[in-house]
Amino acid sequence: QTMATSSSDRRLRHVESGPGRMQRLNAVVLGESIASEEDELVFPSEGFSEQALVSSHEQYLKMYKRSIEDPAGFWSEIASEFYWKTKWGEEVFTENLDVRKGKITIEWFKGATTNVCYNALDRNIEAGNGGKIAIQWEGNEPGHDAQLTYSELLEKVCQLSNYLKDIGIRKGDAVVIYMPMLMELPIAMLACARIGAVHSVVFAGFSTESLAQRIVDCKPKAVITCNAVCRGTKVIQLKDIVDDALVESAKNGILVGACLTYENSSAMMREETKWQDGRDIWWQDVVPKYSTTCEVEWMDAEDPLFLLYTSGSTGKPKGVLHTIGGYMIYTATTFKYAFDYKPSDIYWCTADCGWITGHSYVTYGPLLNGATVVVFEGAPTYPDYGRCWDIVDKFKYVTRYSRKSLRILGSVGEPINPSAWRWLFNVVGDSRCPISDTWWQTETGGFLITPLPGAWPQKPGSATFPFFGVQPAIVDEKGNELEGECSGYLSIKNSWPGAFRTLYGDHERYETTYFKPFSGYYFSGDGCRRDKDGYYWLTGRVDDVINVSGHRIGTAEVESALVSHPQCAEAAVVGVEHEIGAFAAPDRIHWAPGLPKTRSGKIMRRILRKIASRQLDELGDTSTLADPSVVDQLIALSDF
Ligand code: 6R9
Repeated sequence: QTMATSSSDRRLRHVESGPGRMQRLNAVVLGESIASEEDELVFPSEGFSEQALVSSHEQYLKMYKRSIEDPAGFWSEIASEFYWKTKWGEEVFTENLDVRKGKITIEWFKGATTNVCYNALDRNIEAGNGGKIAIQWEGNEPGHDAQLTYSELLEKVCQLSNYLKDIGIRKGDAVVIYMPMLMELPIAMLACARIGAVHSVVFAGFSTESLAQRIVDCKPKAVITCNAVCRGTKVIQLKDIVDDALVESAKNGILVGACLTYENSSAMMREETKWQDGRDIWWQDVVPKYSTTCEVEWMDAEDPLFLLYTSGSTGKPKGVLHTIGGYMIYTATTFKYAFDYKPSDIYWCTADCGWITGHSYVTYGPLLNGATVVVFEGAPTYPDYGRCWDIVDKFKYVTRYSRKSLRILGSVGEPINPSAWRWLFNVVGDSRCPISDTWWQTETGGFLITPLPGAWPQKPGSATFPFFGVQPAIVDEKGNELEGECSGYLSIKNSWPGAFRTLYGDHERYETTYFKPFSGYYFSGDGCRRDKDGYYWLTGRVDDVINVSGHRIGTAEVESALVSHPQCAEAAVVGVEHEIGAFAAPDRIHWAPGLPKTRSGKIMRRILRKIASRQLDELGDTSTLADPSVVDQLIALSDF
């Protein structure tokens, strides 16, 4: 019922398709008076669908139907392609998403034992791919690069695993990783996974306070870091931040015994690095001495794999906990289908491993598929704005910026408005590459609503349809599910293997935040519209929704309207307290040189709201902003 209806299928067929060209439905042919944004269809280019894993809407519907009617069969078939030391029993999954029926629980493949690191590395090597490049690393400076094959990666992971075991890290112990995008970051994640330790990667742009807060919450036995990193022309001394965070944590009673520090000599020499004997150890001094083989710790599918903190809108950050088996299957499968993965692909995800996107689609999803992944240390703007396209061309060895090697483009993290979508499609992808606009969250582990690039026409700005096994529901404020064309609160009716299982140490907050707002559903916190063809359009966080005389307006909708003007590069919209007025017209428009964005590209509307309502002493933590000076500029500009 969430899919395009048969009449809309007919409607899609009515549209004459041209390879990769944008289409506006012909309003006369369809007997409609208005052709709106949601009527714009973009078809996969010629030949793309033929080679795609899912090549038609019919094929998708067949697979989707099966995944909903028989989730146990659907997912256990996929899971059987991976290695399990012991298999799951009769019950593939159990779930209770309804607070009225008791504790919220989600379990997949419980009782089965496996290891994610084994499946990502050893299994691919045994299949004959040991010599294939696993990680293609590109440093901050152009020309500074390195690579590791699957076999070499496994050796490095094993050495670190052995070291960690030697200093007493055991199954279930937490390890905090605070590192930039060096190869050692995925190596550290995989080394933890191999021995059953729970990694908690903290984005290496977070402040001392944020790092300390996370250390105090998960009480790690060790911290893995590096002395410094270059980002563009800036040198950031990470070890100093860790030192301060460890002092801060100690004040809160949490003493961390070991701080393994990678010497990143291209940024800073070890002689210049502050040091605490007994606690600090240079990675290069110890890790290479260990054996390059290491026994795998076989783990229950429901044992924790990692914690990743996501900032709550109020209070302390939430430790999102993902478990091993379901997350492994879900990230591997979503990666494969949303990016129509082929073994000959070179795949690049620009996200940092400090975010969920880097966990699921830099480290786990691609390596579980045996892919070659580009890991980029630097900034997209250094040495100039062409760096991304330089990297794209470099790894396909074609002329500068031809981008001919691109097959599929991905997008995540914020609604991509139709204008930006068209730019990405026309300019970057030469009107040839489908865009996978993937909607999901730290909590969901992997994509929940995403195009399958060869299966159906896209609509610029829409994340399109749900992935296999996912049943979205749009509910009203009372929690009633809305049917057909509608708009409301995006919720999910069932569990999927990659769902988070709890908030670390606070199951009650897990239930209150995500399952109590609408009984029987997982509530995402996002607003969403479903159009007449069944396509989903994300309209922004519901906390950001603007209420004008009872009309609820999503920030994304107004932002899309603004950026459709050629003079406007990007826009962020927030509501401020105001007398009730009849029209939804913006009171003030401020031109700004930049928007306050995190380094993962999210606009911090919370800060804009505070500026707009002049609550300047309540701006909160601005340390994760890509460019904190933007805030001062905005404050000056909006001084009215
Ligand atoms: C993966 C990630 C989650 C929030 C989510 C939503 C926004 C993510 C989106 C999108 C529109 C998309 N979001 N993808 N909005 N279209 N394709 O970003 O995780 O950092 O936890 O953020 O990001 O608002 O609720 P996370």
